[in-house]
Amino acid sequence: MAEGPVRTGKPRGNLPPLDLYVPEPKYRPGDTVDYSHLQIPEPGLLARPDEACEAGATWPLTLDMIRVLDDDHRATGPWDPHLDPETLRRMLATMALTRAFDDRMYRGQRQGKTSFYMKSTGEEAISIACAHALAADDMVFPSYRQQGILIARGYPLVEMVNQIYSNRADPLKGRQLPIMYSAKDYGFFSISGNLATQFPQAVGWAMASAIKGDTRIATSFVGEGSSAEGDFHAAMTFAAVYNAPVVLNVVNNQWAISSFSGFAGAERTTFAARAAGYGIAGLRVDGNDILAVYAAMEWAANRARANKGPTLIEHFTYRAEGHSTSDDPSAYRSAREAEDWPLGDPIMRLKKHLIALGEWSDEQHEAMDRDLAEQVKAATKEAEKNGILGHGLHHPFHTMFEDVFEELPWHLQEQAEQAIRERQTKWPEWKE
Ligand SMILES: Cc1ncc(C[n+]2csc(CCOP(=O)(O)OP(=O)(O)O)c2C)c(N)n1
Ligand SMILES: [Mg+2]
Repeated sequence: MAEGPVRTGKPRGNLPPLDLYVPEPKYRPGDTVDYSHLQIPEPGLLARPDEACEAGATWPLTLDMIRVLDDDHRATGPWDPHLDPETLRRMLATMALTRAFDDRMYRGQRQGKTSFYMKSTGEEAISIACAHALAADDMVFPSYRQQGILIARGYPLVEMVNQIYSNRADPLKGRQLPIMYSAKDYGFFSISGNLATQFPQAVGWAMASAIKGDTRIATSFVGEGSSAEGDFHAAMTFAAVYNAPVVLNVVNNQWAISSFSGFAGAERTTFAARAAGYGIAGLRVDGNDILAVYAAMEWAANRARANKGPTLIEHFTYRAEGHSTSDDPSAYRSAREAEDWPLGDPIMRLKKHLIALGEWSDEQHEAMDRDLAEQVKAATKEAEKNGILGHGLHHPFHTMFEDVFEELPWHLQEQAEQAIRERQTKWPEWKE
């Protein structure tokens, strides 16, 4: 019998000791930022394969970047979606509305009206372009940074604010973290705090749609950090195996709270390149170029609708502000990163494009911003009538035991009674 290995626990002298590599972000607070290592191709150069092509025909695109808007603010190349000026102005207004809403809600958190908020500043093009490229009844499985989709689909701002304030009119009765909306009638799946769970759920929904012979497709969004979760890979496997009618998006905004994208694998290859490993179509797009995002989403949605399979899209962008109201990015990254971001600001880029087309002006833009700020203000004032955080105007206490079971089981009934008794003892003035 052969002898087993000798386990001495000591390194063997003739081999180098094993070593791990731990990624480190390029810039820390105060550092000068140099983006010359980023490969940003000229707009308009990439070919646009047929939507029904073999998945492999897209793989060179996963290592490149689809860009449409050039330095002169003109749309160029085969990916130009040729949208009419009216649609472009609508997309501009929806991006600006999303930003105005984010700004006011952020201030609302600082004023104590809500406990928490998350902005999507700098990433508005991704949500707004996707909402425009999808059919209104396609199903969206979002992360917490796609409020722009809900706004683009016409969900009432007042309802959003009610949810954020967890007030008496909160459609989710204070049971979800602020900003974790759920809007069934708008094809917007409940946002989950457990990162990436929406990815396999979207694939499952898309498979069910196909099993039922429906025509609606699904789409989902995760941050690049969340793409390190097992759920991302389970979703990719199911999507590939069953050729599910789904568009899977990775929003690569470079940061996952204070962890940079290197910890999710960004130093090894692009996030879009993972498509090749699963054998599905993949696209990589300038996420701050709304025309490029629209074109990529339209391509992938048409492909899914024609039963040609799933697409993974990486949107290359930058999280221009903190992760959430609980975060202070000046503690871990250089402020120059956002200021010097070489792909610019998505709202400014579309604005300049419309001006170059002779379809917009600075004066119109300023007037629009004023109108939108008023619109958001009116919605917050309306929602405040239903209460803000800590002002007592929340859903009645006993409702927290309801809605899970059709009939309240005896043990929850007991807990409810005990909780109400304790509350009455502690606060005798308490009413409901
Ligand atoms: C499973 C899980 N792990 C960790 C967290 C804590 N967490 C919340 S957001 C976040 C960062 C996610 O970053 P990314 O996926 O890049 O999305 P972004 O915030 O940049 O949009 C983390 C780690 C969580 N909510 N769920
Ligand atoms: Mg991120």
